[in-house]
Amino acid sequence: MNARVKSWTDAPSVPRFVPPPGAVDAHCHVFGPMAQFPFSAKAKYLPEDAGPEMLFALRARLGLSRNVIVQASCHGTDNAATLHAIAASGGRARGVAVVDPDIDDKELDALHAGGIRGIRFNFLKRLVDDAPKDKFLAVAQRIARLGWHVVVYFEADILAELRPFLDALPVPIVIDHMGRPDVRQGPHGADMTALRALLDSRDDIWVKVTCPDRLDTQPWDDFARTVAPLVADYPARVLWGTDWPHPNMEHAIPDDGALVDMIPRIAPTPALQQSLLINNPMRLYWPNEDV
Ligand code: 0GY
Repeated sequence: MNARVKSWTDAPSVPRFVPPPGAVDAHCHVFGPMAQFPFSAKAKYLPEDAGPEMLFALRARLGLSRNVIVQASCHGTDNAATLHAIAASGGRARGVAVVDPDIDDKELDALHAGGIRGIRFNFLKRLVDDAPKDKFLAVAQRIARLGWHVVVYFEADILAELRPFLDALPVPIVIDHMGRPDVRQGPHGADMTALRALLDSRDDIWVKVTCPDRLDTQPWDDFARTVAPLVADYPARVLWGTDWPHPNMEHAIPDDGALVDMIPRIAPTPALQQSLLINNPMRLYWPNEDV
């Protein structure tokens, strides 16, 4: 593969919005460090190192308290870098793994001991070679005993095709970046209508109201007008995160401080902010802990 790429800024602004104490960044990643945790041979991008010290320094700069580290596709099904970052967090990080669907129960137990609380199914063709739904369903059955959920990453144009698969999942579902709707359609457009129909079909589906940088252009007004009604209507089922180190965003690297400053535009009241940033992620990732 070509040269390693960098997709984040070293100088994010300090946000004007001050998150409430205990706020969780519920979607972020680590890359490497490569010398210790090599990337997958199947990786579709080869990033520069973005390890736990950098992630935790960013967390402090942004006024956040905890991280949920999602295994990035460049690390394939080897979760060592994610587990290493969780172990370095002193209990302030939990994780979502990507596993070989044939993983055995002992390995699942080891991931749980290492702070993993869910597995991710990625349906983006530009990121993964295959997404075997039958095998995904089988492994989803096997994580139920651990109290885990699945995180699903897909684009809006395949939601209808995915519905039977999603409907069959026997554990809670978290949807990455709202399933990438076209936010220019607005809050009542076809993409948000389909997403809301999914949310209304059962009460254990959660959605990450993340990534204005991926879904909109500055100043992110379409994102704000489309997403704020979703947060208002499903306040107990939304999660927020930075998406740092913003894989594949090297063409339009977002300012992490500006991402934090989007929070009051989609969750304008202290009560909504408390749900989005604290109560909801704590229920999923630290259910037995106080803030
Ligand atoms: C994200 C989005 C992307 C990448 C990955 O695992 C990944 O490589 O998730 C993307 O390129 O859209 O959530 O980080």
